[in-house]
Amino acid sequence: AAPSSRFAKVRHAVPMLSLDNCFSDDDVGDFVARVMRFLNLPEPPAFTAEPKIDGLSCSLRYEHGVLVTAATRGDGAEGEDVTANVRTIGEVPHKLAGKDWPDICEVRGEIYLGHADFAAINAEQERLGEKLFANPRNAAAGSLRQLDASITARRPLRFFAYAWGEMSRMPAASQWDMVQAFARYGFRVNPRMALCQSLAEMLAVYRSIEAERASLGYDIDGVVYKVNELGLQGRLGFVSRAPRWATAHKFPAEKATTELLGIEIQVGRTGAHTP
Ligand code: 5U1
Repeated sequence: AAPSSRFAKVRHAVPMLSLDNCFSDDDVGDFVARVMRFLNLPEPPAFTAEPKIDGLSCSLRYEHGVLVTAATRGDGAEGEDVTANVRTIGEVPHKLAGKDWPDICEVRGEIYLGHADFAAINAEQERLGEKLFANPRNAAAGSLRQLDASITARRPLRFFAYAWGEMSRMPAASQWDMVQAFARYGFRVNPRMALCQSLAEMLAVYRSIEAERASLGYDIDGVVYKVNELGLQGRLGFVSRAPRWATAHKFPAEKATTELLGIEIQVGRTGAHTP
């Protein structure tokens, strides 16, 4: 969404990209074939596969190891300054751990709420007679975009790191090693991230993450595949706002059965019946 006027605006030093989507195994095969064709490779390069968290993308800027700005994605070029709110999230380090971080280090990832915390927040909303949140993503967004950061502080928001913006020096040469660097800096990274050497391995990771989906404790809506080597990512570049080196393999919409227990008909003053 375009940034609202309630928060100060932050221009991203490096735009926050979005992802193209794949909806079938064939789409993923086409993606891998496109990458190989573009790079003129006889075999697929290595790809990472990681759960796509259904939360809010956020960019955290560290200068000399200290958190200075946190911004929402906004329209990708400009987001909202949510620094005060993000400072209340326990899983976002105020200072980077270790020693090998670059002086300018923008770490990007997803802010989200777990299922149990979402249920507890909605129970509290109900007790207070407040509007219920439709899903964990809305609750996370509502919790983050509070003008009063003390309200955000009461919501147990979480954060997974998976990408970066401006870096004064690259600490690694692959997606996999960048994420390991973020773990050394004190971030949570997703333990289900995998390194794949073939299309068959990518699809096997997708199936295993899909099978675990209901028991993860947080919402995901697919699996993201990324060309692992940053040198190859650089050669592939972007088309409009999406990189050629990554795609999101979406899960089918979750299905559930509802038992309809009854329909109440209200009869209005004019005799109109409204179910
Ligand atoms: N796990 C993961 N989610 N996700 C979302 N990686 C990832 N990468 C993204 C997005 C939008 O974008 C890349 C282009 C950095």
